[in-house]
Amino acid sequence: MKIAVLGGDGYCGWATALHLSRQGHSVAIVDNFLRRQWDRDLGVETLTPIRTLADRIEAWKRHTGNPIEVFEGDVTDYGFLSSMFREFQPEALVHFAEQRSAPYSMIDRQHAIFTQSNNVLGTLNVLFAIKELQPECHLVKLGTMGEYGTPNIDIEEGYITIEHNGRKDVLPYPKQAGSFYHLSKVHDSHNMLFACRVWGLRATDLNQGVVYGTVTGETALDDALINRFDYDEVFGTVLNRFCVQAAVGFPLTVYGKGGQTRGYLDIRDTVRCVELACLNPAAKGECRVFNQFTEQFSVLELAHMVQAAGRKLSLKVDIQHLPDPRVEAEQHYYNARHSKLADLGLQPHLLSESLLDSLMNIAVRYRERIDESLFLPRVNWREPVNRRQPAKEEMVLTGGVLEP
Ligand code: NAD
Ligand code: USQ
Repeated sequence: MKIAVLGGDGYCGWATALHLSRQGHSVAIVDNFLRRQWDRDLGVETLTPIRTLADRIEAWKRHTGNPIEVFEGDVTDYGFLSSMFREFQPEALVHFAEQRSAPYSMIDRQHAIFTQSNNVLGTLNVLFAIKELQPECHLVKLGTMGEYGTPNIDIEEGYITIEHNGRKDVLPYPKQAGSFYHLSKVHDSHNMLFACRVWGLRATDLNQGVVYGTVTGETALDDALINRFDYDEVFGTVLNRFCVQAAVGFPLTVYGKGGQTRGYLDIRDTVRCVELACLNPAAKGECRVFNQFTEQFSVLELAHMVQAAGRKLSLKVDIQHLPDPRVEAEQHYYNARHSKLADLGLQPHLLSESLLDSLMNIAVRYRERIDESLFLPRVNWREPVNRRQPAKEEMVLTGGVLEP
């Protein structure tokens, strides 16, 4: 298949582009490198030393003989996006190209507005480009489990059957997102559902849980192919952060009580899920939803698992409970269905089997690059400030949280 990977220079996108290329698909990466710019703006770096996209693609071609095309540009620029469609003519389009950090979207008004305009307008452009230029193209769009929030009932895969006043209907599952970022995904989902209904497009909304790990079969081929591993408080996800903290003996930063429960998956399962979605496209007019995660854990369960893995490496790992900088339930019911990808053949990697090899060992290997000043949370949900983040030197530690 001809598959365009929007956001293919990012964490999930890079691993996915290589996996699809290795499976024999013809792959194009579309990216404007904004993510690398955000790192520079925030003064942070991925734990792993990633190469430029040009170097990565050259190394991939050297190892496999497979070329990957690159279209450098902004998905919110319709002229650019439509010229990519005309030239590459994708049969499937995997859309990762969004601002994906909840804390980033909660820094201040500008970051909230940027997040929603970048994400919602980009996806709208994608929908219009498919309708106008490639109506059979299957959109595989990354959503998030965070769209559902933490309701006190079971979470279904996208839709729920509701009986009300004696009548019954299948309706989109209620959304209760926890940040302006997560809300941007809710808005995308509504726009996709509408476009499929009125224009007969075909789309799969992959409501992905929190991804962990960095190594996949493809990125392991060469150091030049190494993927990102973010651990800073804005872009680092919780398990990656805990492993890096454990590697330098920094107490694991559990926010609040630590009962926050989410769905998680290994990056090796992310790439396989996307492939399965591409190989089994949605029907014309269908906007289907897959809950893309393999296991669910509370933050405290993860901390205890990292503590136990640390012991095996002779690392002394302590746990600290910080005041939760987010507004979220710290203890709650959570039971989310996730059977559709398994039905298509997904065979999950389990965290208990990969924590040491795929995470802790990477954190230890790159220990020298760890910047401990990136561990404590500074972005606070209750008090987004109407200006840019102050520099690190301007922050003081108050009650375990760095504040201006
Ligand atoms: P990432 O930030 O590493 O990658 C996103 C890529 O998209 C970057 O390379 C960035 O430069 C590019 N991009 C952003 N806006 C763009 C634009 N307007 N035009 C062109 N390129 C643009 O993020 P990621 O972790 O790889 O996440 C990818 C997708 O998966 C996101 O949509 C995210 O919401 C979703 N997701 C990620 C996770 C996770 O744990 N990482 C979990 C669930 C869902
Ligand atoms: N948390 C801690 N300590 C930390 C960091 C996080 O306790 O040091 C807690 C958070 O408060 C939250 C949970 O861990 O309760 C998950 O936080 P996270 O930063 O790992 O993940 P999140 O903000 O939810 O976002 C990530 C990705 C996002 C994706 C989402 C999937 O950045 O792109 O959409 O995971 S989901 O969580 O299912 O919505």
